[in-house]
Amino acid sequence: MQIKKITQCRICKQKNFTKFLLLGNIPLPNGFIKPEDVHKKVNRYPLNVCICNHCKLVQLCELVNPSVMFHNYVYIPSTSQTRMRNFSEIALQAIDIGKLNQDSLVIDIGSNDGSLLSFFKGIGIKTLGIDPAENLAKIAELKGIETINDFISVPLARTIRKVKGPAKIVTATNVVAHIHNLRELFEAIEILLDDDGIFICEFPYLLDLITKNQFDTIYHEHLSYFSIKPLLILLEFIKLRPVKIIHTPIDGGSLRIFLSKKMGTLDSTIAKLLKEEEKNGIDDIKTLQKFAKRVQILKSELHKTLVQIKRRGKTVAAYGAAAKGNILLNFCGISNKLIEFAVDSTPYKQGLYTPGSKIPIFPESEIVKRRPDYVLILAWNFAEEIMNKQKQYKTRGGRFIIPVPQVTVV
Ligand code: JHZ
Repeated sequence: MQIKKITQCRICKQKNFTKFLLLGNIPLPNGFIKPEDVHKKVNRYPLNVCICNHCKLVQLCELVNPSVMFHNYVYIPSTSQTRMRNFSEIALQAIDIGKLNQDSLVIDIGSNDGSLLSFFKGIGIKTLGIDPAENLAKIAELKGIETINDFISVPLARTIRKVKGPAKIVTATNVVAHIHNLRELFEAIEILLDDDGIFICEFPYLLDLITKNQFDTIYHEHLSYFSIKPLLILLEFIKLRPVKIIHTPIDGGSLRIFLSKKMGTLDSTIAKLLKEEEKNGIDDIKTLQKFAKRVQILKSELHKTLVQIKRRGKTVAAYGAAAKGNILLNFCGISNKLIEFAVDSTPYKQGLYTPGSKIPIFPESEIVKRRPDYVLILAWNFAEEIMNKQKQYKTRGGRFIIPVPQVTVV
């Protein structure tokens, strides 16, 4: 079965949900298309969002089989300096909080191409990656990062602990939201961690998603959209305790959470964030319904802007064939009729087409070569990095369109 309807909340196990956002049937966000398949019909999967009426976890109403999404994965983090800087910050904080030395083991769940682990490996700390994507596990191995090509599970965690011993640090960046069985995930992490070990995870924060209209970060890979309230309920079921929480600007606003087996003294961040969540009413269905209305307005604004540009005989390219970009394009009904081409720094995406919208993807140099009149920044979370990189395009009169929180022409 490729699609499963959610019947029970993955945190509190209650069965009562309210749906508030229907994005429709959309191709998989990382399902880029080979040139020979571009006229074939693309598979579309439902993308609808609900809130658990009990614990208030915002989540997808339907789940796509993870092996369809994660066995061959084109996304790699090492193509963005901003993300690599974020990884180096996480590594430094891990080294500090875990008092790591060369005997310490760091395990990264969803280790992708080994980008985060390479910061530890670089200073002689022992590392182990776990990732279900066969192509990425191979790339990581080529970089010298030992990687187990599998999904994390309790039996796998037991085997690793037996063979490698306990880990001082376990990391999972942009992974927790991908996993359905959270209780099993945390059981596996508890097995992997040493008694004084720390689990560090990072994921996009619902407060930012709602207040900044980041609807395109909602996609089949992201099953949960976390806020502090349901997270605290999740913690009641697991043995790890929060010792530190950081609200970071990465990806438009994320939470970086440090959990330990020991009791910790938590700083005031949780209380502050809870207050912010309450002030913005992000677990109130009326707030979520208002958000859904704003998303519809943004959709027509963006479509209208691009149609007007096209009518004036001007050209538009897309920058960053991001997963979120594919959601934005498909939901807003934007295709190769409005956008001539896309560019992306990821070698594995170049030469392919965006799913559903059928836009060809080129290396970034194509922007200066073809000088489109407008560039729609689909990777808006890296808008600053991209605009700095493309100064030459800008000084020659090129203009950028940033789609969220509202359509803005720079
Ligand atoms: P980026 C992925 O989402 C998928 P995406 C995943 N599910 C997740 O949670 C997030 O990452 C974290 C390109 N780019 O990172 C590279 C340039 O071309 O926002 C990427 O393809 N030039 C794991 O795909 C894309 O943009 C540049 O200068 O939405 C950005 O994708 C820069 C900076 C990026 O994640």
